[in-house]
Amino acid sequence: FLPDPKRVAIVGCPFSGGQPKPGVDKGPIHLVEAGLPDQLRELGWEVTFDGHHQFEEISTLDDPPIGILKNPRQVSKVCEAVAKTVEGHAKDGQLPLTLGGDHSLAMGTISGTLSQYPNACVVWIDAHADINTASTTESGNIHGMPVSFLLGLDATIPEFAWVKPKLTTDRIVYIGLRDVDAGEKRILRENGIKAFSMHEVDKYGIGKVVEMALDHVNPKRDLPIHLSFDVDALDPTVAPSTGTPVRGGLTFREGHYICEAIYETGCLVALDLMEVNPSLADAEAVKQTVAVGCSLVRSALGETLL
Ligand code: 5AB
Ligand code: MN
Ligand code: MN
Ligand code: MN
Repeated sequence: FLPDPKRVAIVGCPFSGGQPKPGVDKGPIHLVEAGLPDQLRELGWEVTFDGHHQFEEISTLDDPPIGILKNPRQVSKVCEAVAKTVEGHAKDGQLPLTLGGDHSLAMGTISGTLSQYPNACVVWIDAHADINTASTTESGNIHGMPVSFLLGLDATIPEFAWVKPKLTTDRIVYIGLRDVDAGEKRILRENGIKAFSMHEVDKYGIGKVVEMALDHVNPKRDLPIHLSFDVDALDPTVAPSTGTPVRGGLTFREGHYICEAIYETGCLVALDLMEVNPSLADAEAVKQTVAVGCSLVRSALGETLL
């Protein structure tokens, strides 16, 4: 499925409305300014980057909460636009690389991927399951909910009617979880959704975990893969500049191994790197997080150690 010649389209999404901390909208700008486009050219990719996505602003006055969901119309509109952009690049035979921005954006990116590749599977790397529904969310932050929308787990909210539940529970797998809300644990269990928490990473090692994860969603390694990587999956000592850090995360190598192993399948069709927030932590920590973000992307796009 990898485009040949290798062509990647960078979709910079300076959006933070799916969560309350300012700064995550600056993530894509920092990643691009750190030289990511040229780094990918070095790897042999033809890189398209048309500047960061410009979003139509909706005033908070016109966007009151729905239940406790915050900025619902804004999040929905932005994700709908991102879905179209990702779908367009995929149709052109490019691999869309979406730089967040908060993880609510994955509602858009994965919708876009599934429009072009209806049988794609999703590998979701995160400390969190991001599968709260309107009834289970306690924060009202939509970046903790995109998976439930993609699966259609709750009654459709009219403002989100464009999100078609095109994903199925057997075609998503998680790695890295360690901060899952009680309601989310119930959802995962009741729907039989496969998840490898840090417990399994400790028990089996990352090599075996990635193999088991792929055996679950992509047993014959013949389905397209969308990799959605939340940088908070990494341990906060590795990626400190993020809005919801949780200790006990993936090491530098474990994170990179996942990306390398997915590239090796040859099935990668879309990639998200989300939740880099350059406003959190000191300058050195920001630099470190941005550099790790760039190197995760390089690994997912074919950089090897030898
Ligand atoms: B992230 C929490 N489960 O729903 C919620 O960073 C955290 O995209 C969500 O993974 C974290 O607010 C969302 C408590
Ligand atoms: Mn997370
Ligand atoms: Mn996330
Ligand atoms: Mn987060």
